[in-house]
Amino acid sequence: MMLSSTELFWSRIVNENNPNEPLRGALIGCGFFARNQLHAWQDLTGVALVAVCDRELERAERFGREFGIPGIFSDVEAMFAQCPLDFVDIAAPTPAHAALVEAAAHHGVDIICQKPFAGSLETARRLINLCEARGVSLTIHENFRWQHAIRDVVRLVDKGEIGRPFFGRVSYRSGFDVFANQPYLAELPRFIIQDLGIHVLDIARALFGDVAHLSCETDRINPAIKGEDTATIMLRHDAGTTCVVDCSYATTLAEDPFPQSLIEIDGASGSLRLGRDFVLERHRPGGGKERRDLTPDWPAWSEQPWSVIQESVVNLQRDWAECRRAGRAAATHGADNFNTLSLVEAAYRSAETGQTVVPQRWR
Ligand code: NAD
Ligand code: 89Y
Repeated sequence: MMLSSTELFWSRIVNENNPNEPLRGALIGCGFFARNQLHAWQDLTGVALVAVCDRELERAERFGREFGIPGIFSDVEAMFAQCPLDFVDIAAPTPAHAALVEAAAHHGVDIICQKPFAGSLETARRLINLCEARGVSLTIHENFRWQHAIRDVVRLVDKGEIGRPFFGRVSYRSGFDVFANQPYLAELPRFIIQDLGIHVLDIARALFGDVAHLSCETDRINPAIKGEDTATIMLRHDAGTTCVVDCSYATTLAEDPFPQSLIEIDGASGSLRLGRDFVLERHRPGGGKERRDLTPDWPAWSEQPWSVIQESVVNLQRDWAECRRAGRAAATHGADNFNTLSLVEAAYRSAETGQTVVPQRWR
């Protein structure tokens, strides 16, 4: 059987490892969100988190103690020198990505890196190419499409259960105080599209594929922050679907659905509505309607209201480990995520110029 160059690339990576040995990983960046990633690794079999690294040593020490991890570092080069690793899981913020990805690629170690990746399309492109040239895999921790209910909706659309989807809406509206846990978000000149809209745009891609063009309007309602906190983006997908992605952290709701994404899809032979609390309605031609509760079993360590995100972290990391063992690229590999990142860039450009924008594509 002839293997394509991508298949050869992945099979080479997997064959270098004994499939019976656990994959040895290190977490870099021991802050607010990294805790979820560590819990998730410890839920999975076949993966051993052997080191943690934070440029603030006491943060690494705290995680090391709490999660029983032997290797504790404040310097990645010292970690690479002392710890044989199969992969690093980068949970440090965007400005740290380039140097950390370069270091891991240089040491021939596979990489998972948090969103928003790299800080610009140019840097993202350079890092994706570097990883490919070095023969290491790069996956972006884009977890929202891994939420249980969203995966069910994607599956129904992919199976053609409602015919050709001609309209979609992926909506995320909340007034939850995200600045309490993530104070840096208030300082960003670009806020909601880059921090949160990126996930919602990725859900739109998972549902309807890549985007031919888009337009976007933004606003800032909260005077205490620097960036935009509402965005409405209209996408025309290559396959013909029109989709509205709308996000807000300025919405007052008596029952705030944070951090749920709600979905409406109209297809040529039926409609889907993913409402609050993971209730999916399927409307059939002729008037029939089915309702299903898609609430999953939450991880034992998860805490409301974050459980839906925390569960998706386990799903993403499980998929990554399975793909790594099978020699396949994970769903949100670097080149795939480039096309999500480019929607973020295109949305800001459209909001600034008032023009419809054609997003860049990977290659
Ligand atoms: P945080 O500030 O709480 O933690 C970041 C940690 O990284 C800090 O401890 C910091 O000291 C460390 N760090 C920074 N540069 C480093 C370097 N060069 N080497 C080692 N350590 C370094 O931030 P956070 O809220 O945990 O966010 C981290 C990332 O996670 C961000 O990119 C954010 O967008 C992302 N995030 C993702 C989700 C999601 O659902 N996928 C949710 C929240 C945050
Ligand atoms: O940083 C954000 C993310 O990725 O998911 C939700 C969040 O924590 C706040 O918007």
